[in-house]
Amino acid sequence: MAVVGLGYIGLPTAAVMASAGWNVCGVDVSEKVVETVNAGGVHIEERDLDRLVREATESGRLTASTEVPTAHFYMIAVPTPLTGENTPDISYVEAAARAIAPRILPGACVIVESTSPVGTTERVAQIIAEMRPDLTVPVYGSQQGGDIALAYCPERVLPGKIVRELVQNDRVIGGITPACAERAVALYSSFVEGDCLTTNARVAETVKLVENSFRDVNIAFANELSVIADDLGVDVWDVIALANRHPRVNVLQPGPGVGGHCIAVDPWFLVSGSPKAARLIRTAREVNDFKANYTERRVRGLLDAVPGGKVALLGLAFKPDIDDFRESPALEIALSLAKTRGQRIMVVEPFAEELPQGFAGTGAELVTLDHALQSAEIVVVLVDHTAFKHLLPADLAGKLVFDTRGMLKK
Ligand code: SAJ
Repeated sequence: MAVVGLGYIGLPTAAVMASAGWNVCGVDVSEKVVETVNAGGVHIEERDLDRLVREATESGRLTASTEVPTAHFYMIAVPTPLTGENTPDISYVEAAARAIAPRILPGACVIVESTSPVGTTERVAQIIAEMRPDLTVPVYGSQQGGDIALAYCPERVLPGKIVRELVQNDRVIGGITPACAERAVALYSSFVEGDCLTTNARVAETVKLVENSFRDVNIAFANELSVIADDLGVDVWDVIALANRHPRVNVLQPGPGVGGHCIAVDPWFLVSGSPKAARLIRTAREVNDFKANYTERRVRGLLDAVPGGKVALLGLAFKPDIDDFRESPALEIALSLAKTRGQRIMVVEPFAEELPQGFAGTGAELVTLDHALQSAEIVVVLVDHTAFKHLLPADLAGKLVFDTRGMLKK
């Protein structure tokens, strides 16, 4: 079993499969990552991952290499970033396919897990077919088998709960042909407790994009409501809590914008695949991005209202109780404020030992919650970390408070 890409998805998946009894070789272009994993360590923070990787390497079932080995199953879990024009860049998936092609033997199965634009699994099949004319590679839409199998099986795990969800979630497995899907099920059913649901590769690729777009659109609705509520002078948290008492209404929670590597990115894959039709999905992205600018503008307004006063920004992570600052609106807002009002900015982030590099020279400082409460005239909740939830009204007495997460209402 070979897992190409030892990142947030590849490494936990490799370790979970090793603990289920597979001999797994994790492949990564980074020698540092390979060395770390071979030494039983992890280069990413995720609950239970350090223990799982240590046990898997100690048992000898998990090794890492910069070279793709010959294997029965290949799993591709590499990044699929956005280009500057919000179109998907699948060059890492293509590079993985090119690295697998020379090593693959008849009977093997290649599974793409990376979030991908529709048609990517067919592109992987095409690359292997071009590089290996000696193999019969199955073709999408055909019922005929081939020497190898190709399938798409998107990851669906929630950062912070990856190890548990890898095992418990249902999986959607889309084959280039029905036989390819069945071959991939043989792998997933060995370590997944959820159901393995089969379909074709294009449907499975679309399903992944739909899941994250669904969430983005629903969060956009909540974020738009929060701006409307400000205009109307009503409390958005009261509105949502009461509306959600209707049996068929479930409004999500507004925040300072949407972050992370998935929800703020994947909807663009659908938009770029169908630019004219994907109007609501595009607008949701715009609404969620706008919410970060709006939040920053409101904080600037508070700073103007208290000349010389200090603001405590609570949280930098992209969501609560996680040390992941990637694509975080809280970080983006804090950085932008620090660049112009650095001397007046205090950041409280229990998951950071120091402020990220961009803050250097701005004058902004990382402080404890207690220190911030003693010295700040303005308090802005950007992330509802559990560590902030014991804040009492008395702690905030006399301060201007802007709670972008509704934490103080819950
Ligand atoms: N957020 C809100 N309001 C809410 C819920 C979330 O503002 O009511 C914000 C969060 O603060 C965060 C962002 O949305 O900034 C995304 O957080 P999230 O917890 O909704 O999702 P992710 O990005 O951590 O993980 C998502 C999950 N997808 C869905 O829930 C449909 C996960 O299952 C996917 O595997 C993951 O994307 C992925 O890798 O694609």
